[in-house]
Formats: sequence, C-alpha cells, structure tokens
Amino acid sequence: MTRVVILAGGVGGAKFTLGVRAALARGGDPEATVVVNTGDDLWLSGVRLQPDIDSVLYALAGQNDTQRGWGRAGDTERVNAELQAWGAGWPWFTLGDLDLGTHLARTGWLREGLSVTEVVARLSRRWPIGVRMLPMTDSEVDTHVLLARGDRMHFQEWWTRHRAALAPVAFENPGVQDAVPAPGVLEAIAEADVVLLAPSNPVVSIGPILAVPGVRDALRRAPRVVGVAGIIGGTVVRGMADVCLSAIGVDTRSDAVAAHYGARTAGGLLDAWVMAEEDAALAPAVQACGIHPVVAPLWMTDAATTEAVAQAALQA
Ligand code: FO1
Repeated sequence: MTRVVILAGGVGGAKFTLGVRAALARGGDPEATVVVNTGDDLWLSGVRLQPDIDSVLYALAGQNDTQRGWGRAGDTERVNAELQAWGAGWPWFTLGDLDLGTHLARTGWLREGLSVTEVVARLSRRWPIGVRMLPMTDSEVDTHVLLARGDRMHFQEWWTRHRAALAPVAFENPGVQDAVPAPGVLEAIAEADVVLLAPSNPVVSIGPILAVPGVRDALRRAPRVVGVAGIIGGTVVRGMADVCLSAIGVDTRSDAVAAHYGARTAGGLLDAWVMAEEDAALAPAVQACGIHPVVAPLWMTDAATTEAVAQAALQA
C-alpha cells in the first residue's frame, strides 16, 4: 500500500489532490490524506467560511466552479444580493446560494459543539471524494497580514478586496503557537510513505500548516517529503503568491522556494523538489541546496497533465 499525505491550500492544492487521487487509483490499494490550510478561514455574516477546505471538497466532488476558481459550479447569488441590500457581509465578497448551504451546515455543526475535524468529516461524507480530508488544526488561527502602512487586516480582505495591492511586511496566524494539529494529522504523517507539499502558496497556504506546532517535526520523521513548485518559468501559476513571497524575502523563483522549504539534510523539509521544465536551468541550484531536483512538465491543464504532475511527485 502507498500511503500519501498531501499538504494543500485551496485551488492549486485541490487540483493537485485530484491528480494524486487519479494516479493512486491506478495502483493497488492506495490511501491519501489531504491536510488543508485553515488560515484563510473567517467569520462573515454569522457563518464560518473555510475557503481552502471548500475548494478541495468541491473539486474532489466535481462540484467546483472551474471558471471562477472558487465556490460551487452553477451557483446563484440571490441570498448574497439580500445580504448586500442589508449592508451585511463584505460588498466585494460573494457568497453563492449553494455555497451558503455549506457555510450554514458547517456553522450549525460548530455551534452544536462539533470540532472542525468532525465538521470536515461530515462535509466529506456527502460525495465520494476518495481522499481523507483533515483540517490542519481545530483551532481558529486565521491569517492576518501586517501592512507596510502600519495596520493589519484579515488575509481574505487583503486578498479579495485589495487584490494583494497593499504592501505586506509579514503574515501572522495569531495563536498558532498554542494550536495543536487536528486529530489524525500527525498520525497520518507518521504512517505516510511520502508527504507531498502541493504547488500551493508557500507563504499563506503551506506556511500556516507548517506553523502548527508539531507538524515540522513530524515531517522530519517522515520517510520522504517532496515539494511541487507553484512557479513555472519564474512566474507564479495562480494567485498573487509572488507578493507573499517578496514580503518574506523569497524571490519568485523555483530554486528560491525550494531553498525556503529547505533540504532535510540541512535541517529543512525537502528530499526532492519537482520543478517545471521551463526552470530546468535552476536544477543545479536546487541540487546545491541538498534537494534532489526532478524536472517535469508542471502545467495542470487537464486531467491527464494533472495526473502526470502528481505521478512525477509520487515517483520523485
Ligand atoms: N474570492 C474572490 O476573489 N472573491 C470573492 O467574492 C470570493 C468569495 C468566496 C466565497 C467563499 C469561498 O470559499 C471563497 C471565496 N473566494 C472569493 C476565494 C477565496 O477568497 C480565496 O481565493 C482563497 O481563500 C485563497 O486561497
């Protein structure tokens, strides 16, 4: 049996997880657990939103809006229009009707006393998603952005309202030092044959997962940790990850992100780094860090190429 753990953020993580699921389905008796970032989570209009959890859930269930990149396919916005008319929520942030069903179900269960892990398990039961999904932690450790102008705001406001245009100086997850990994996270990593870092935002998607005490140590004990670059040809594939990387002093280059995660042999995390063909010239720099570079096509444009990216990571 191949036991795989994926650390993932939203859209990129979801896509990559689809590829891993497809690749594993071809071999014997596979088992995959995806540990999802919850730093993007927030309370809005009285409901708890978990954008990355929902992106992974909807993608694995085939219910995601592939055009927009977030939310449910075929969603409508009647309730959202009412919320806007009441002046509730955020005028720049759309809550689809079907999506709101998820938020209401989740919030109700949380109010009844279920943990985030239990809620995610319930959400996972509706569709045959074929992967075990875990939140990184049960604690609320939402990501905040510290701005160069001196104030701070929730990551979602910075991302969706300001489109990352306000210069950030740091990202914080208040309280993360007291958080513990969600039940099952450390166990899944301990039992994994390989842990894959999805091509998600290294700062605000993978970063918060690694910040939960105990996760880094668990990864260092894992037999194999493989990262997949979310940069192709020196450009971030999606989102505004370059702004996040610059804020923490990391260049938007595949080798720089690999060095940011670090080589296991030098106290970091990675055994191998799957990097794009377009960045092949940087492979020696990755090797020089003590990380085994694997050069592969990384565009996840359809099911076949997405599976091939996952396959490259699994074989790295
Ligand atoms: N992203 C947007 O750019 N605009 C939105 O109005 C928006 C609404 C939204 C609602 C629910 C949800 O789960 C995600 C939503 N997103 C929206 C995506 C999300 O804000 C971010 O792209 C991710 O959190 C970054 O990974």
